[in-house]
Amino acid sequence: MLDERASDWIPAYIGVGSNLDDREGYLKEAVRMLDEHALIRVKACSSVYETEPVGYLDQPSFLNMAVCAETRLAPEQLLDYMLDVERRLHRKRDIRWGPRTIDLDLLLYGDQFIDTTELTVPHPRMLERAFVLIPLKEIYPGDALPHAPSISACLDTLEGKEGVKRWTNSL
Ligand code: GSY
Repeated sequence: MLDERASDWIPAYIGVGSNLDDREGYLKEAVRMLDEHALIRVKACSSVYETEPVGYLDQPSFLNMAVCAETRLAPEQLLDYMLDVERRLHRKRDIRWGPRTIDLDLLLYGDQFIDTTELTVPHPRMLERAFVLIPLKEIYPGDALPHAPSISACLDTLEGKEGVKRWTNSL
């Protein structure tokens, strides 16, 4: 029998992106599949933003959003489930920074710091990416992150914010 104490549920923040085919459909499906897991409950979704590609530039624009999901999975189990969702949504890994039907990044797992061969949390590049921080700021309580005093201050220093445009308020 599961213990239902609220403290057993850890808030995890997940960055979601898509830049192939039915981008909005893939975001919707990914959120639905996260929420259908018995030990994950989606609590909040940011707006969806259309964003210019970062890294490998010669690819279609992305739709990006952030999700807050409470979970009773351990971080490695949550990552495994996220990879499974990506697989089921036809994610291919042929070009490293290339186009993808869906991308799920574990940004934060409570206020924990994790550094294993499989997983680094907080996500190592999240503070440099406006396409992550702008949606995250909508749903994250307060402004201070476990590893940075202020999301707003990080955003102030970032280039590329103009490449992040609201697409829709909700899926
Ligand atoms: O890291 C996630 C995949 N990705 C993205 C993305 O989600 N959005 C934008 N705008 N550029 C990206 N480059 C990569 S790789």
